[in-house]
Amino acid sequence: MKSITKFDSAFEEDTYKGLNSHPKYLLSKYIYDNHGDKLFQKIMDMPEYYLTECETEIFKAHTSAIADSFNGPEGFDLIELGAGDGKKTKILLRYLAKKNYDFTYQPVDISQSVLDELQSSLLEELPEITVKTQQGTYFKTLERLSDYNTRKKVILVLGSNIGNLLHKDAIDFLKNIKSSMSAEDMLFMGFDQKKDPQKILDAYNDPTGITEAFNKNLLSRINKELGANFDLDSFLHWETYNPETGTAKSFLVSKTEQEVKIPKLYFTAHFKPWETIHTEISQKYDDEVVQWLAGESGLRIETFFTDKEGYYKNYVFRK
Ligand code: AVJ
Repeated sequence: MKSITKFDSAFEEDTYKGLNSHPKYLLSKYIYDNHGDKLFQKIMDMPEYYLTECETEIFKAHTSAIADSFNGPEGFDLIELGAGDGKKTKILLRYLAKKNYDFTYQPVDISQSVLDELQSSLLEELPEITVKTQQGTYFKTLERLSDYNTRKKVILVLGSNIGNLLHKDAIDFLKNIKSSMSAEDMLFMGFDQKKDPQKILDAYNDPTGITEAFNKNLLSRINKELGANFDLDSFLHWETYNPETGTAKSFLVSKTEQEVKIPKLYFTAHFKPWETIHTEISQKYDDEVVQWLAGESGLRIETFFTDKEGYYKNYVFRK
């Protein structure tokens, strides 16, 4: 076997590291190529995936309370990290446009095609809004934006996207956002809450297999981009939820002993029967944990909004 000294991309390096670890893992951020983006859209439309509906309910029930709080003396810039299709945000945007607020909408996403679609849909539905798409990673874009922005910034992170991060990484993420905030700026962020464990398991284990396909897209990507020969049918999607820690975890489990060749990494992965690949965490929260994360990051919770079941909360943070 040829030894690897240099990888052509972070994807190659992370894949190599993850499949050489014990136990094996892959990083969930790599699920989101074009196909992964589409599968996630389907997940958001599934009845079991309550998160989207809850956040939509919050936005509809509290539109004016939320959107009016965004405004500053010289207007504001609304910066959304990981904007996706912007379906939920449009509820607020429609109201902000109607009230004639002086603002720009700046969706940030790693995927240019997601941004292009969002921009053209906004041009059609809300042509009066100034939209400045920002392609790039969250941190680099935030840094750039705080250098150029002088008026109030409102930073949106919806969908409980923070749940993919271990607490330590979530604190780093929040600290990073905080460092780009000034005293008048706001962070508005969604956190999925602890609830009946069965409800959570069902959201990540739908009977139609959409979540399974989403999880297995990691293997498809390795096949497509690194020339590998993963047989998707010989892995099963497995979800666990620990109600004590609030951590939902996704795995792919090898049903048989098998070898998978990954030519671009000059490497063959061996799987024992029932060996696991850990692929994703989806952390669930309660007020105490969010309070603790905020405190560790130097932020404070100003207020929060919730759905009528209390399944999901959007917190407003200040520096
Ligand atoms: C986009 C990270 C919020 O963890 O709930 C959905 C991704 N994974 N179904 C989540 C996901 C499986 C989702 N986030």
